[in-house]
Amino acid sequence: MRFDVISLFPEMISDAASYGVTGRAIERGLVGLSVWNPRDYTLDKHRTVDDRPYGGGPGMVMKCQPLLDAVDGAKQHNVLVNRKVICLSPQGRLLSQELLLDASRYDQLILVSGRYEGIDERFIQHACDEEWSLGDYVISGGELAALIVIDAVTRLIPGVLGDDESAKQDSHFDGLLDCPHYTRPEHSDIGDVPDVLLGGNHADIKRWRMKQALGRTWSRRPDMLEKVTLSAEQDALLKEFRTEVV
Ligand code: 4HQ
Repeated sequence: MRFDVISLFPEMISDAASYGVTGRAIERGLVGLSVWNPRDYTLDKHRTVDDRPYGGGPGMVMKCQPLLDAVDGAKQHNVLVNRKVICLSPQGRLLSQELLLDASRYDQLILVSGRYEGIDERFIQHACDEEWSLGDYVISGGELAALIVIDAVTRLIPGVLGDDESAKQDSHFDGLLDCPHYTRPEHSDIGDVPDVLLGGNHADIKRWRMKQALGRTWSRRPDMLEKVTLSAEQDALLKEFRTEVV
């Protein structure tokens, strides 16, 4: 997987991506990351990337030409054809694990991070395949959104996660929230570790974890539960959880 990010703040992307799982994936050559600054593609002596909005109003709008040329730079640097250009904006499709899993099958994702009030709509229509949104709130620039896409997609690339950090156990992987986790000490003044986890009966532990995952999803995110089909065993475990909680 190659990520190419179009951003006026390239260090924001390369610095943040250099930590932890993403940093290691880059070092190991499992993913490539380059950042393209539209300011480097400006043609005037002031290196102007924005201008006033037609029709008036507050704020500035990112100009098409530097963005178009930056995207071309990212495309020409690589001959990959199985690629997508994605603009991060609140007008986009809501990010989900499913959308990200889909994206992980591409060879190259070109992520456009805007600043200011927004981007000239003609660039979005002409150069972008999709618009994606983090959610219904406003952040100051698309960089944090692009970083979230990079992080979440990188975790899905085969070989990136070790066996014991496997993506299969994560929240959202099977459409359910994760079970609770505990580590030492067994007892403390803020509570004790559930007995079943100390017993070493792996079938019991597995069942307890599934029951907790189902119960937490039921109580905290009923919308998620509506989208999954439970097995007979899961159904029974959830019923157990519900009779214990009320
Ligand atoms: N932005 N999900 C960039 C967002 C946003 C979101 C606001 C994107 C400002 C210039 N991006 N513009 N929500 O709030 O992706």
